[in-house]
Amino acid sequence: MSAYHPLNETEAIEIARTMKNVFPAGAELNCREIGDGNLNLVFHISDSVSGSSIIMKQALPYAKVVGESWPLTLDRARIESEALIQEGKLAPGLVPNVYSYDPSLALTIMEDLSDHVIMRRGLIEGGRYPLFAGHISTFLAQSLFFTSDLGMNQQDKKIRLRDFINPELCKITEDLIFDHPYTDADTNSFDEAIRDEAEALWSDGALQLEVALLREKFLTHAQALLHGDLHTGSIFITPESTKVIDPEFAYFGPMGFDIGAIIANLLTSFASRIHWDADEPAREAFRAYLLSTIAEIWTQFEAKFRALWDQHGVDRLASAAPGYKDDYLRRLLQDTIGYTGCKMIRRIVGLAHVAEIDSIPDTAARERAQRLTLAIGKSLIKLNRNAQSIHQLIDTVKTTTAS
Ligand code: SR1
Ligand code: MG
Repeated sequence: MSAYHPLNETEAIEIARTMKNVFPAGAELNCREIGDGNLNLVFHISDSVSGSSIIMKQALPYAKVVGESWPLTLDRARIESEALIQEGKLAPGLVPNVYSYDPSLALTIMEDLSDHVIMRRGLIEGGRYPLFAGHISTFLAQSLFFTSDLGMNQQDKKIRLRDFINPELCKITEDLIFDHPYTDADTNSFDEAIRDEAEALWSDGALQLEVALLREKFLTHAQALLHGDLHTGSIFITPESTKVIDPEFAYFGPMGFDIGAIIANLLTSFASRIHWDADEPAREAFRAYLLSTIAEIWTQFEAKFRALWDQHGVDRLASAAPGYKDDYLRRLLQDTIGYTGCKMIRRIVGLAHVAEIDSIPDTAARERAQRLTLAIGKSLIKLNRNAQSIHQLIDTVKTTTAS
């Protein structure tokens, strides 16, 4: 066992050489550090002789996006590898295979997905993924149902919860998503041109009430094992395949947080399409594709979740009580809509932004995309507790965009 230290590329190759079942003797190994996320080192190691390759992901003891002044637990690497293994059992084929995990180096070695692209990048380039709604709704239904009190032994769930106590990563979410955007926090980051929008968030009491309620649920509602950071940068994709990665924020929380994360990031893509003004039909077609994907995700998720409940429900009363299932799914939709809004707003005024909006080259177009994202996010948060159908989310996006 090696003592923890951040690896360099030469050391990563040395570790890879010990993986005899992947790299045969005589392998010509090349290594590149390719991590472009906020927190970790990611090494891509390939054998130019056999073509075999792997990914090595190492947690750093601080948040890379800020620097060493923001220490961060290495235990998140254990949580990530355990969550990936669990998700792989519940949703086979929808996460990368984990080959090994070394706690001393906070190092996970896993399947290389270089034949896929990061979905955020794919969407920026106008990619369409017709199987995505089916794949992600299966991932969500399977991973959420079977780790909830509806689908697993309720005593085992209480014990399993211990493995996913993730206070430092949850604190990041509690602060960066559910608190800082609603006050003049040092971590906030936004263009001066939209200062009026940021300041409006800081004094919107009705909005803050809804965010406080959603935050309370994030703090207290251990409904199911979440991925915890399920944005389009946490998904590798091709038109045929979807792989969910990076569950280092995993913990037992409200299911709607994961579903809302996906929808929010499809909507930041929707809002970013503003700079395609010159080609309005193409822009509108892409936006229509995104909205139909969102509706499909919810509709397919709900159908799959209900079917799992009918076939595998473990809670007698939850299955027998008239109206309980409908009420549960209505509350889940409402949470999903609320968390969607929260996850949109944080991407405009909070610390961590999204490339589809930040990379809009034209300043005026970027500002319009930022304002649209905030307007949709606020409308969805204000809608959340009154929502009865996914179509209200879609209608809200359309009316807000048109106004
Ligand atoms: C300090 S970490 C900032 C963000 O990156 C992660 O992907 C999470 O979304 C987190 O909020
Ligand atoms: Mg991540």
